[in-house]
Amino acid sequence: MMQVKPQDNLISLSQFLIEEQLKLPYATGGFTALMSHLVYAAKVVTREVRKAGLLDNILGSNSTQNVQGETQMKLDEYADRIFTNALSICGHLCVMASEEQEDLIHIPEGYKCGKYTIAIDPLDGSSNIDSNVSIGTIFSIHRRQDIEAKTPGTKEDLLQPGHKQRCAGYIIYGSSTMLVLSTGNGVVGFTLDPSCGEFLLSHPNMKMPESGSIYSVNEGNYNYWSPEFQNYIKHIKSIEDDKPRSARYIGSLVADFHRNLLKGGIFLYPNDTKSNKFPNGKLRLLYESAPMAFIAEQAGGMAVTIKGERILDLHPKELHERSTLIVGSKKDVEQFLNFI
Ligand code: AHM
Ligand code: MG
Repeated sequence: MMQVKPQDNLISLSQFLIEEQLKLPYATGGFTALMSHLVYAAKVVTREVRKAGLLDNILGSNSTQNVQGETQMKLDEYADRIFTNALSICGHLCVMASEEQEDLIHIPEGYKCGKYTIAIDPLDGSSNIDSNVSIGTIFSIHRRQDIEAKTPGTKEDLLQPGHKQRCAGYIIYGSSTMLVLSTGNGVVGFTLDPSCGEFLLSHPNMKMPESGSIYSVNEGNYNYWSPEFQNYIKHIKSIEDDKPRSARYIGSLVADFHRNLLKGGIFLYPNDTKSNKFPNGKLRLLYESAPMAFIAEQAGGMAVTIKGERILDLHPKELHERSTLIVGSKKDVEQFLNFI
């Protein structure tokens, strides 16, 4: 008799989304359709990432800079184009924002405007592309303010607090490609099976351990930090605090976050108090901090700013606004809050 292996029973992301949609009597299928466009783009970007090093149009940087004055890598531009093109024609978005584009991205003429908005970091951790280190894509989906409107979406439709996200997720291009998402009902993770081209449900109910032994921070910035933050880092490394934690820092938010989600720990990107380069932190609220905070909370973790504000309560004022980000296991973030 033919043996059924455990992986033969895994359900695909599209099956999962349809099942979830059927549970909601008022669902129209718009969100499921939007996600299928996003998943298509994720597969195309995966294909290109896997070829990095073979084709000289993928590695390296272009001479252009993005809106934040950072050098754009070729793969940054490519991922931006693939995601925004695939999403703009899905018929369920009214406006988009991308880390790589200064202004709002409108839906092209001839395509329908829908009730959702998306903010996206198409290629996170791009400084790691050339060294074959994990990179990712982060996305945050909201409903527009007036869901009956048929007009093009506005900046206000995008500038909503993180707690109103309808879905947040990331794709990690690592030893495998995974898509992790939350629609406000826990966190689920799908692994791309390259042999059938489907994301399969490999991590059904992701929970962040209550505490962990890892801390992730760019310690090269130590001299830019406030004395309070320096003391906290000294404290978690001291032997009085049980035993010193392990430092793990990849420099790709998606990869650092994903590891801590699985193993437990705390990720910190504080503000720069000396050079004025990042007085409000480096990470972007709309498409980096807020979606990661949503996933962290849904997995039982916490996410706050250096001042202790809940990330999901922040009201963004600008598309590319930055925030500090302290995210991770609940007890570790609580310890940070008590210390600071
Ligand atoms: P980006 O590559 O999309 O510009 O993202 C910013 C990255 C994050 O992935 C990462 O956490 C952080 O910047 C690393 O910054 P640093 O090199 O200052 O430690
Ligand atoms: Mg990024």
